Amino acid sequence: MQRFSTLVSLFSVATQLMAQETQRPNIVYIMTDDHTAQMMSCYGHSPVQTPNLDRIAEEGVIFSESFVANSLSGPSRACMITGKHSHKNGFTNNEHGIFDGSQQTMPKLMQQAGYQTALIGKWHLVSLPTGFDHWEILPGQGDYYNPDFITMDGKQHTEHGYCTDIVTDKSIAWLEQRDTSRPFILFVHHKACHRPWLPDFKDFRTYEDKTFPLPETFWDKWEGREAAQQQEMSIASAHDMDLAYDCKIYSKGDQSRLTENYERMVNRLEPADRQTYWQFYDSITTDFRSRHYEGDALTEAKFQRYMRDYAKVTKSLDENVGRLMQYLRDHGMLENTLVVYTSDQGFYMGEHGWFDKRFMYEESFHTPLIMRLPDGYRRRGWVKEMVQNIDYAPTFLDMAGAPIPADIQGRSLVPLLKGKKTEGKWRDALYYHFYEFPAEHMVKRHYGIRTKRWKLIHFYNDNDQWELYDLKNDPNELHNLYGQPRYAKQQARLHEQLRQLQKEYDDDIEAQLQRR
Ligand code: SGN
Ligand code: CA
Repeated sequence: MQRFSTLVSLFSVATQLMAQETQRPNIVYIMTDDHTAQMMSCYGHSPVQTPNLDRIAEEGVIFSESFVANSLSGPSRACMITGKHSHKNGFTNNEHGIFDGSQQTMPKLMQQAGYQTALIGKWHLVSLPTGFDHWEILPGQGDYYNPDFITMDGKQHTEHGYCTDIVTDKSIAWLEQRDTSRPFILFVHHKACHRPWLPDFKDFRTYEDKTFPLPETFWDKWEGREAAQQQEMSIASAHDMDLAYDCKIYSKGDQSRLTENYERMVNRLEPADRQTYWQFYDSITTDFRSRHYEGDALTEAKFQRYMRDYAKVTKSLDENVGRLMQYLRDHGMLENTLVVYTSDQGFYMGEHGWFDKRFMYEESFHTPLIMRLPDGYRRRGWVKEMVQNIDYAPTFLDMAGAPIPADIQGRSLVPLLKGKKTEGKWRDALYYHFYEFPAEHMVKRHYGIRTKRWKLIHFYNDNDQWELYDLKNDPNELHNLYGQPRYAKQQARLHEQLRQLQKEYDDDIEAQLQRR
């Protein structure tokens, strides 16, 4: 009899634990590379439709004020997995960084909390991943066609197919074989839609007949903004936006700065596919050249080519997200899974005449963020509180019921997602710091503060320029108000708020600059 009651109590402990496990939500974190909100229909004003992403937003939440801490791939990823700004996690730029994988990271803490952790796709932190039960990553930036993967044994192999499909296939394959008795966090990190926007074959023709509207600021001349004048990310410039690599206007034998890279990427295709590729883009090239574009007309034509290929790449992304969501739906997992869709930063789709990112201006500082929430999280629709990618780590830990270490700098979004009132309790300012200079695209080092209405930026290093914007009256950030007497009070207030933020986050850059 006693044996029986011991068995019964053991059984009840086990069922309690299991019940707890089924309560702790799974997390599917989908992060793309360079996918920007201007190209997602749920954000409005998108020239293309993204029905699968829209569905996530419709069934869940969509953040209007979502930002990164450093608008560049590696640094952004490091902020995301540590919950800390770049100066704290040590990975400040893509060119000279190696992520110190021995430090505390959110995947490691999730593991300790009993979660299975897996990562598939772009990693871009140079050192190999730590804190994952399973990982399979693209080396460096990865490739669109027949991409290589590095597996946990440190070996590299080539897969056949289109990268966005393969990353999705591998993610689903991992879900299929996971331990279903424990919750998981799966990081699905796409290469799409990073430069040079090589589309899946089935999408070659899509959008080719579409004319994309020029953004309002397309012909911006960057008056009053010195750093903006000196960047190298302009669509008009033959050096910055390469006709072959970026626009696919290329015939065999052409030589430009990036033709070699372009050929290398296309040459990854098997001979028959390679032929199909060149056939298609040769016809685009012939047509383009027959029009003899020059000056502004050439700039506009380059913009159209850029937009079309970027849009094609996002179409496949949207479809693959749909496929992963269908898997979760078919397996009854949606009720207990947080699905996050975001990007490592935003991107310029011709705004200010640019492509690429880096600047603290809205298009690249902003990053898309939509979520489908597990049962028990009541919030729906637009979330207008200001959030940042350092908030993801504490959010996931909070959801997992794990303690949030005091040195994590982000804030858990759980109160927002539970629909709690946050008025007066949420942050009123965000901090940003970009370091990669001198480097490709030549965006100066800068840091700054953004409140709901104002933005103050300091460009430093080989220059010393302040910029001040009133986002309410000048959402396109065309009028630098810094130093204008009318805004003196506001300017002083922002300087003080910035100092406080730097103190809070322990970034002593101003002190360093003053010592010089
Ligand atoms: C590559 C690209 C750049 C891009 C960086 C960083 N050049 O160097 O245009 O800004 O990546 O992008 S390319 O000729 O190699 O395509 S990031 O998203 O990985 O940070
Ligand atoms: Ca990126």
